[in-house]
Amino acid sequence: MTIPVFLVLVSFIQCGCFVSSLYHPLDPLNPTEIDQIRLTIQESHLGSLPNLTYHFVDLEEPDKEDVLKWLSSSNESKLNRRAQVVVRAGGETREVIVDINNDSIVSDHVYSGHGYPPLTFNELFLASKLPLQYPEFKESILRRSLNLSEVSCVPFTVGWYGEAITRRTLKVACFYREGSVNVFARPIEGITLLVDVDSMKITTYNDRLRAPVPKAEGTDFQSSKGKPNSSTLNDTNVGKGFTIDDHEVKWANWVFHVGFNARAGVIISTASIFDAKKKEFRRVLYRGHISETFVPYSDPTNEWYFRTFMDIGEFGFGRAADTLQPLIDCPENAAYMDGYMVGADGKAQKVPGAICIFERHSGDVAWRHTEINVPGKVIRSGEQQTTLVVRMIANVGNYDYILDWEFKRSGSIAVGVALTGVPAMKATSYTNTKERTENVYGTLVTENTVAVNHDHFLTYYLDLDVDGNDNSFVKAKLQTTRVPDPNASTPRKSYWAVVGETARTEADARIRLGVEPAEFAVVNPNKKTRLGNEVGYWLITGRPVYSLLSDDDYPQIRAAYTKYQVWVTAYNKSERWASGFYTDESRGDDGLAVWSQRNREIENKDIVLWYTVGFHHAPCQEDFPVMAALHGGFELRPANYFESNPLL
Ligand SMILES: *[C@@H]1O[C@H](CO)[C@@H](O)[C@H](O)[C@H]1NC(C)=O
Ligand SMILES: *[C@@H]1O[C@H](CO)[C@@H](O)[C@H](O)[C@H]1NC(C)=O
Ligand SMILES: *[C@@H]1O[C@H](CO)[C@@H](O)[C@H](O)[C@H]1NC(C)=O
Ligand SMILES: *[C@@H]1O[C@H](CO)[C@@H](O)[C@H](O)[C@H]1NC(C)=O
Ligand SMILES: *[C@@H]1O[C@H](CO)[C@@H](O)[C@H](O)[C@H]1NC(C)=O
Ligand SMILES: *[C@@H]1O[C@H](CO)[C@@H](O)[C@H](O)[C@H]1NC(C)=O
Ligand SMILES: *[C@@H]1O[C@H](CO)[C@@H](O)[C@H](O)[C@H]1NC(C)=O
Ligand SMILES: *[C@@H]1O[C@H](CO)[C@@H](O)[C@H](O)[C@H]1NC(C)=O
Ligand SMILES: [Cu+2]
Repeated sequence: MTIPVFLVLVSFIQCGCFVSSLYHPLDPLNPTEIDQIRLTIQESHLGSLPNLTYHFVDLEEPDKEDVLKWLSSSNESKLNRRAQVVVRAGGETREVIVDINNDSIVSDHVYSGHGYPPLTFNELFLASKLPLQYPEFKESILRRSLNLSEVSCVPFTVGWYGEAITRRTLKVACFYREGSVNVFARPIEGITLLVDVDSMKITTYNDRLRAPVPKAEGTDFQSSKGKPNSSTLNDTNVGKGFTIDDHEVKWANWVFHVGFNARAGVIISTASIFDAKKKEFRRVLYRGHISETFVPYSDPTNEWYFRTFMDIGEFGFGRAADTLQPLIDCPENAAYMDGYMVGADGKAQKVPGAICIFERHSGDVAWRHTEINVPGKVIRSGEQQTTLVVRMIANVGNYDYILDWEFKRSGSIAVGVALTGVPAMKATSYTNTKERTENVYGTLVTENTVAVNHDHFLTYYLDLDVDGNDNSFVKAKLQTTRVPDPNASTPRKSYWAVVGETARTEADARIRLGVEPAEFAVVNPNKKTRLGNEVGYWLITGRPVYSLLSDDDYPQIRAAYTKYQVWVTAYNKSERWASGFYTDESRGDDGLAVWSQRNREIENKDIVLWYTVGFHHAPCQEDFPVMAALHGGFELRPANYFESNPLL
């Protein structure tokens, strides 16, 4: 375990850009700090509260103004470090701010709004074991002639369906392993157990229906190729094409900071690109990370209707971050970073190799051109594309999400999402040969097994600072225009023109893609190129996927922000989590859609762009027993940011 040394400033350039040092004000909490926070809390009045458990501990982000000031000044004294701590004690949720510099509690109060903090791993583990001791469940298993020792249970979050009073609750579903390691492939259908989390007791038991348990044959997903030979995780940066100093990564013309927390996993901060013509680093992205996922299953029946997961707020992508497997998850030339977070007991937990960083030689062309019109010559030129990828993988139950931030020398940042893992399946006696009178809400992927229809919405928080704090969001509508004058000296009747529209308020920037032809950009109206174009970054969008649930459906009320793929909000340090801070059993009264209702002015202001990568997933047989990675994403690409192509 390496503990960062905060003392030495490596290099220093006074340019108002993000410069390099071994201390960065946005550094994630290190294990020493996490343990120190625990001690501070244990020794305070909070220490004697009953059943004190830690649900979330993160750096209390310093004000952006202070961070930027620090990065551009020669004052080496560190900014005050504080932690945001969310604990549960005596049936209450408490929000605590701890000052790490002097080990004191700055503030502490009980949260009284709707929703609960993320469940701890410990709670999920305990809940998964409860059925195995529960007499009625044991009887149900016996009645099905199954062997209890071969049963694995998995707890699911329950959402919210209009209840006036809620308690922290999980629903537990069980699976039959016997002869298979693909636990999710063999559901024991029809049994639902409700667990009260604070008392860790089963409060409702329901054995409603029977369906054959799908067979074990053909469910194994273990690779017959075996594990590739791998060098052990190696921190050496030599020969990798980039350098990592603590959390700061430098590669080609880019410099950025890689952080980690339990909720988002990877966090990219203060990304700047070197402009060779201006001879300075210029700002692009202040902070970017995944903010929420929403995965509603399209099955309204008793055992399935509540499966509408928001894994980031209910559990955490950092918490679900898996140790990366060299030569499978990341290539040979990758460097690895560990992630740290808090356990339910307040102690620091480490995810070794949670992030990998590598140069990608994709074989793609970065640019090329052939000129044949120079007399007597054929001039061919071009360049292979080399990019830098920062990757993490969140393993949430049956699914695995591969999340990439790919930096290009052209100035682009491409965000990639890949879905793999095992689809959620339901046991059934249905066969396709029957009259199609039954709605099975999915696709039969093997005997007695339906993979249920669902969506994946992955929402990104993108605090772009294009060449400075104050930016505007521009919708460049592409309008078909008729040639107006029948006497005009052109036989053409139409062409298209770009009609730029700057969003004035948040309402102007809620976008459902594909409704009208348009391009989107974040520009800095205060900075122009030599030729007078506003410097900017295009948002190159992916497929136009938005939520198809009706607005009054409870899961949709909680994830209202999934009705639009693009939102822009005024920057506010505490507005980072699209589903609101307390996502478990949330009611939709906090979050992106609510903030946007304030309709703040966003023109020439510090703004945040939100983009949702969506997939409607109607499974097919190839998704069984494990699905090949399905890709999506978007790109942020310079638009009049540079005077000319920065690759030359
Ligand atoms: C350096 O920054 C610290 C903390 O922000 C401040 O207290 C101190 O006065 C500054 N020193 C100088 C020389 O500006
Ligand atoms: C503490 O936890 C135990 C076990 O989970 C539970 O039975 C008890 O009610 C809890 N006490 C309080 C005050 O919440
Ligand atoms: C700790 O430091 C903070 C901020 O510097 C200050 O407000 C607070 O009073 C200090 N607390 C103690 C107990 O010294
Ligand atoms: C039940 O499963 C356990 C563990 O796999 C095994 O040891 C045991 O023999 C099984 N019992 C029966 C009755 O098959
Ligand atoms: C892996 O290493 C072993 C022992 O060094 C060697 O026998 C084997 O051929 C290697 N496998 C591959 C796929 O390179
Ligand atoms: C990392 O790799 C280099 C070069 O292959 C080797 O010299 C070094 O010992 C390795 N370091 C560790 C910690 O394995
Ligand atoms: C087109 O040309 C004719 C003849 O020169 C003229 O009478 C007519 O006004 C012109 N139409 C327009 C729309 O300019
Ligand atoms: C910042 O956001 C929080 C949470 O939405 C809100 O309570 C607060 O009023 C906002 N502050 C400003 C200045 O808008
Ligand atoms: Cu899916």
